[in-house]
Order: sequence, then C-alpha cells, then structure tokens
Amino acid sequence: MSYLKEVFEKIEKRNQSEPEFIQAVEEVFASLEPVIAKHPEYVENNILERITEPERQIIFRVPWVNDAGELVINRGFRIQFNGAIGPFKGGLRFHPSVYLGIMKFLGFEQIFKNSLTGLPIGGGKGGSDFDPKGKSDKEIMRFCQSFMTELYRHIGQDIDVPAGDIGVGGREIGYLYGQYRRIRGAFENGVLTGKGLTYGGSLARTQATGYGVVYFVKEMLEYNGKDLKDKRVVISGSGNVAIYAAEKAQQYGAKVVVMSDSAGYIRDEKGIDVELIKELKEVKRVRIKEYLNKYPEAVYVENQKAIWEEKCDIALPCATQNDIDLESAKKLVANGVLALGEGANMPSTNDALNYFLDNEVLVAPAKAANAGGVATSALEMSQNSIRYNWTFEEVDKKLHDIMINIHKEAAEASKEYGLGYNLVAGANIAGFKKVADAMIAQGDY
Ligand code: NDP
Ligand code: 2IT
Repeated sequence: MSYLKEVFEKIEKRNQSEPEFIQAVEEVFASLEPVIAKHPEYVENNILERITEPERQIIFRVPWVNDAGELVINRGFRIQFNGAIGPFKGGLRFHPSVYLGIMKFLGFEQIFKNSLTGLPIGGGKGGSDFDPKGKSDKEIMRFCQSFMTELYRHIGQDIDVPAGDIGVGGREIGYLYGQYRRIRGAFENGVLTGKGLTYGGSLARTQATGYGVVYFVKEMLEYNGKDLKDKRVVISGSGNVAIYAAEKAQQYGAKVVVMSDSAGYIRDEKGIDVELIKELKEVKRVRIKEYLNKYPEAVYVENQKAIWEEKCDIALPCATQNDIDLESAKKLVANGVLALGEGANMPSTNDALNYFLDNEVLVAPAKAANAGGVATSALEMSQNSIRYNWTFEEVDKKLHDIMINIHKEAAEASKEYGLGYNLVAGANIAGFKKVADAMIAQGDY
C-alpha cells in the first residue's frame, strides 16, 4: 500500500468522530503524491503521520456568570498543531458549532497557510462553543476573562499567539488582552494580534484578510489575462472577511451585488453599500435583513444556501466551512462562474473543489487566498517586538507583496510537480515542504 494511503487510513481510524479534520487532511494528501515520490526523506521520517498529529491539544472548562446570575459552562480549546517554523499562531473561534473536529481542521490548515506567508509562524487554533449572539457586552467580557484565566498559562509571544476568527473581533481581543495583562502583570502585547490601535494593534489588520483575498484573486485573474473590472461578485458572509473583500473588490471596479449572514442574503443590483453593512454588522450587530430599511428596492432571500444560485463571475465564500457543496458548485458553473476566491477556511467541500477544477474555474484556495490576515498578524508581532508602528500604507504594501508572492509560489510549485496551473495543489505543496523540511532538520520531535 502506498505511504499516503497507509497514513490516511490510520488518520481516518484515529479521528472517526472528526469529519471536518479528515476532510482537510484528505484535501492536502491529494496534492502530495508527486512530492512524496520525489522525496523519500518524507517517508523515512514519517512526516505525514507526524504532521497530522497536533503537538499539543488543550481542552478546558470555561465557567462564567450571565446577566441573569446563572453559572454557565462552556468548553474551551487550543490546538498547538505545529511549531516547527515559529510560535503557534492562529485565531480563536467563538461559535456554538465549535468542537474538537473543527478546531483540528482549522489548526491543520493553519500550518500550511502560515508557512505560505513566508513569515516565521507555526500553526494553531482555538476557541469555544460559546455563542456570542444576543449576549450583552458585559457577558462577552466575563466570558473572555474566564477563557483567558485558563488559556494564559499556555500562550506567550514566543509560545503561541492567538487572534480573531468567527465571533472574535477587536472587542473580544481587547477583553482577552486585558485579562492576560492583569494575570501576567506585564505589558507583553505580542501575545495576541488583532488588538486595538491604542495598545499595539497594527494598522490594516482589520482589513487584511478581505483585502488579501482580493489582491490574490486579482493576481490570479491577471496571470490568466483577465481582470476584476465590471465583474459581478457574490460574497457569502458579512463579517470581517466579507466586508473588506467587498470594499477592495469595489475599489478595483468590480460590482458586488450579493452579501449574506447565516439567516439569508441580500441582492442589490445597484451594488452593495459596504459602509451600511459595516454599520449594521460592526456597530449595531444586527441581521443583514435590515439593509432593506435603507434600500427597500434591494431583495432579501431568507435562505443562505440559495446564494450560490445567484449568477456571478466571481464567487467569494467568506462565511464558514462547507458553504459550497457539489450541488452549489454545479449551479455556479452552470451560471458561468469564472473564478472562486476562498475567504473562509475550507468553504468548499472536496467534491465541489474538484468540480471547479475539472470545469476550468480559476480557484484561489483558502490556505493561500485568506493568508493575508495571519500574515498581517505576523507583521503586528514584528511591530510589537520593535515597539514601533508602521503606517497603513506600509503595512498594506507589505500585505499586497505577500499575496503576490504566495500566488507566485503556489503557481511555481504546481508547475514544478507537473500539475499545470493548479493553485490548490501548488499551495498545499509549497506550504507543506517548508514545514516538512524544518521538521526533519529538527530531528524526530
Ligand atoms: P465573522 O464572525 O466576522 O463573520 C462571519 C460571517 O459568516 C457572518 O456574516 C456570519 O453570519 C457568517 N456565518 C458564520 N457561520 C455561519 C454558518 N454556520 N452559516 C452561515 N453563515 C455563517 O468572522 P470572519 O469574517 O472573521 O470569518 C469568516 C471566515 O473567514 C471563517 O471561515 C474564518 O475562519 C475565515 N478567516 C478569517 C480570518 C480573519 O482574519 N478574521 C482570516 C482567515 C480566514 P452570522 O452573523 O449570521 O452568524
Ligand atoms: O484563519 C485565520 O487565518 C485567522 N483566523 C487569522 C489568524 C491570525 O492569527 O491572525
């Protein structure tokens, strides 16, 4: 039996109750056959079995008191997946669907994404099954304080550096950092990224993931003799990634007509008013349906999944995993989609992804396309280390250059291994090799 198959079977057996994790491993392994064939050292050092087992998994109780005075118990996680090329780095997700399988798929993907940025960061992820929806500001604060009261002993600016993800933005990072500082009695602000600008956050971090997705898609289109101008864009989600992807796409002359939340989507043929979405989602924290209060001529469809039936040139899934299944992929292709830019982590199922590739849709895979967020987090760590702040333009320029470089590395890796222009495979290969080589250099740890 081939080495890849043998290891995959072990992983399936060992992680039976974690389908998202198995899916993420399957997608990476599907790209690695030519790499394993050319590099016997990866087999000799059993790299695949090592890289799929987290270095450390921490699961903890998070007790907190709600506004009604009741003691609520949530479950907290931090997966320190791979530290071969730098401190563990990755976001925290607060969402009721969070369990070990989601934490591990995200942590696993983070290894390769972080490697692709070219910056010294290992892979990690964390979060909780806490549901922030409908919670008061004080409840959010008490939850974050309790979460950090356990997490603090496992993290540090040279150990593990969390940031935001679904349900965790600037407000939550502020409360988390406040509690960390209180416990440690030191201003070690390199321990978290996505901080506010008054206490060591980086300019352009808020925009970075969404802007980065569009910088990457632009690069991919131009490489193939196309551009963003006048393209019809459908974006799922209306959170941090979706908002800034929409903003940057509009700046390049694309027409963003659809955005969503978990309840449904809006279509505005005049082009989405992104400033209004920011106000609804970042400030008021209300449903996207409220968009209609200002623009009654826009359409609201209370069916999030139907979003992929909307005709578009460019689809940017920026909400959550497995948002696009095979059925949705078929609809997008039938409607003539030109390119897919994955802002979310693993937004397409593996058969959807293969369907896009088989039908010559240009695919900007998540690990590459959404790496701008964590890359800018690493730039925030650099600024914290030198106790200095770069301007918005300086950070944005570095981000743009990083996205151009990731596209180049993925395209080159795909070509080198005889796979043509396949950025899914290229990103997996380029991200994998650097980490695998670092693991071998460091012995059998
Ligand atoms: P936010 O919490 O800011 O926004 C999430 C958006 O997705 C909301 O509009 C939310 O709708 C929607 N959504 C969440 N869960 C579901 C679901 N189960 N079904 C349908 N819609 C859903 O998160 P981010 O924008 O930060 O993250 C979005 C995606 O991007 C995630 O996959 C994340 O892992 C990924 N990512 C984030 C990065 C970052 O820097 N923030 C970096 C790289 C990737 P509602 O409000 O109704 O819940
Ligand atoms: O999925 C991701 O890359 C993130 N949520 C951002 C992680 C980070 O450390 O900035």
